[in-house]
Amino acid sequence: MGHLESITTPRDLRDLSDDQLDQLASEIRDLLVATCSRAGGHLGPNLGVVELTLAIHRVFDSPRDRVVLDTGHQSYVHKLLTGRWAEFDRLRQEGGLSGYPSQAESDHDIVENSHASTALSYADGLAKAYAIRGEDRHVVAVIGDGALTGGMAWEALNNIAIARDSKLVIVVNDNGRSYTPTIGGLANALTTLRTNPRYEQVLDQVKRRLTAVRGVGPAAYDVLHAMKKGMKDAIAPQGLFEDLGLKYVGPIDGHDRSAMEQSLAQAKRFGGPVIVHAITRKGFGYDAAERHEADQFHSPQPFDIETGEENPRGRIWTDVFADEIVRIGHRRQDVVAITAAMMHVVGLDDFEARFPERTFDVGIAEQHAATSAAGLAMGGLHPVVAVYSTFLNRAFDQVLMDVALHRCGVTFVLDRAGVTGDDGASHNGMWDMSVFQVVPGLRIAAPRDATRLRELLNEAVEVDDAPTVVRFPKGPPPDDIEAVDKAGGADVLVRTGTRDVLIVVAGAMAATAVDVAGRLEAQGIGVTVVDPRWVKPVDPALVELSRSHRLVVSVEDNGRVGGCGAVLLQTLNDAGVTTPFRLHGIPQEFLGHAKRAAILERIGLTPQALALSIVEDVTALAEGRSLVDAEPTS
Ligand SMILES: Cc1ncc(C[n+]2csc(CCOP(=O)(O)OP(=O)(O)O)c2C)c(N)n1
Repeated sequence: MGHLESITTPRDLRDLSDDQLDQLASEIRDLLVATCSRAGGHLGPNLGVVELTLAIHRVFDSPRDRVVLDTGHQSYVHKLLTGRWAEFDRLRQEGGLSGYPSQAESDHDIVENSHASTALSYADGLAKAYAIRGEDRHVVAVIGDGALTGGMAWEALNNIAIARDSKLVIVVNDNGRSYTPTIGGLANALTTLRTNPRYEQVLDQVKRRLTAVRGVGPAAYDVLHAMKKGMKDAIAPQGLFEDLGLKYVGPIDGHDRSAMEQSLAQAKRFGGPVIVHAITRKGFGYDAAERHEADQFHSPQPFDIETGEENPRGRIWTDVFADEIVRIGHRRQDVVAITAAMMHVVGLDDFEARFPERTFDVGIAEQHAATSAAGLAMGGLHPVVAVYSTFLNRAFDQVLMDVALHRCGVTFVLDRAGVTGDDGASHNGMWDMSVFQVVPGLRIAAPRDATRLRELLNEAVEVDDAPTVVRFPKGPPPDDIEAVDKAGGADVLVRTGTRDVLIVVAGAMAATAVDVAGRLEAQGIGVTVVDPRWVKPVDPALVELSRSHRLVVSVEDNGRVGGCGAVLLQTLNDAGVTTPFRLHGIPQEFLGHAKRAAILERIGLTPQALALSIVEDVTALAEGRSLVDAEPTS
């Protein structure tokens, strides 16, 4: 039996010796590697925080003391130490552990939002609440150097610096990387702190001198090293954090557990806000991850443990975008690209390699990305901002006021739109077609296949007086679906029999709609399937088509509230079109993690479920009844 099995609460860690703790760390690493090799997941970040997390749980008393992990992707070790090791083999699987902290799983988890740079604000609030309520509890926030590039983190630091009564310890987990190396002035400043040459020189000199003296060997050096560490770890304002007046401990080797424990204990005793600066290596302890050039196994596919080779993932939507944006870049010198710390995962790495001077990684700063893009557009360029759909939510006001109000030609490319599944509620891209629906002048394109993605991206970058959004899902695109006709700007994908049912389908749900049409046709129901391509603004041709059918059905992989169907329904109402209308989309819920296909099945967005619902509606109408009552989903 290993040591992990004996850890049911973090308190159990206190009974382990140094040796046992070292063994535990290596057991944890083995389990992390084995589990992620089967199911994928955030391996690199977790390998980097093993000692750091052990130290936190030995010095603090979770859940009485609260541990807030920024982004939460590095929470696996925390899960293993808080009584969840037995369920760890079902990580990121339906019914199994979530890939992020989860309140439903454990009292030790408090923040489960995976959007970065929020931990310090949560922690600020928690620590203030405990101070006001007179509760003697500490709050520990762990934030990476990547997440520290987000504006919210600095808004929080500005407040924390004057919250003298807050028992708040901020652990900066500095591995120098987001996915790829973190860049910018902040990253440079952290490097300065990390590599304080004066300190290193002194340490080197001491080491040389001591090892030269007979009888005084490495043991004495270690003692001096520890003394030196103690000196250096004196709590004092320092460098980057000095101007804010924040107390600082570090830099500390984040893989030296006992040094981490000493520093955390010191910070805890201080009784006010303190920054503990830990230097770690992403992927630490697993060679294949440490050597992984692109992102040190930030979030690999399942892989072979021996070779570190990831399972091939096939061609995905991102690859289609990646190729096309390079083509556009060659043709259009004015096109520039922006990523928010996700260069290769959104497919901009090739563009960057060819046009480095026209590519900007702004850090985890989607709000800044949007307004900076507005500036670039005002300066005569056409920016393409590529982010995951869910992350643009936080830049709503920037898109609305800074980009759209100023009629800036900026193209937002939203990858991972719709249900993404494995990463749970906060990663689903189910909000964009509602959130950006309300922005005057903004146009939204939802390509149904790879060819349409290429076409629509090219059309989008031609729009120079308004923002455009091009959104597509996770995974591989379906085979191309050719149009059989046009209706206004929309593509007619299917037209069979009489005009019984009009299906208006947004983007990647087109293949499903075509399948549904086949099923309806088999039952003698005439169907027209249209793909508007541009789902905002509503194409007037859809109004006329709706008028001439007996039932209108809208299908989208976006929240039902305020999405394409809702806006079409409103437009029809405004136009006095009274054709019965059925709206299919994602219920307005926070969807738990599961495979995308399983979620689509559960929420009724499969060909079978949709066809069944439509047949029931058509039957009801034929019998002179109104539409069948559906379970209200929003
Ligand atoms: C608002 C937002 N944008 C983008 C992401 C995607 N993302 C997840 S982890 C990560 C890098 C985080 O780097 P860091 O905070 O240094 O943690 P590390 O993985 O290096 O431990 C990014 C960009 C996110 N989670 N939230």
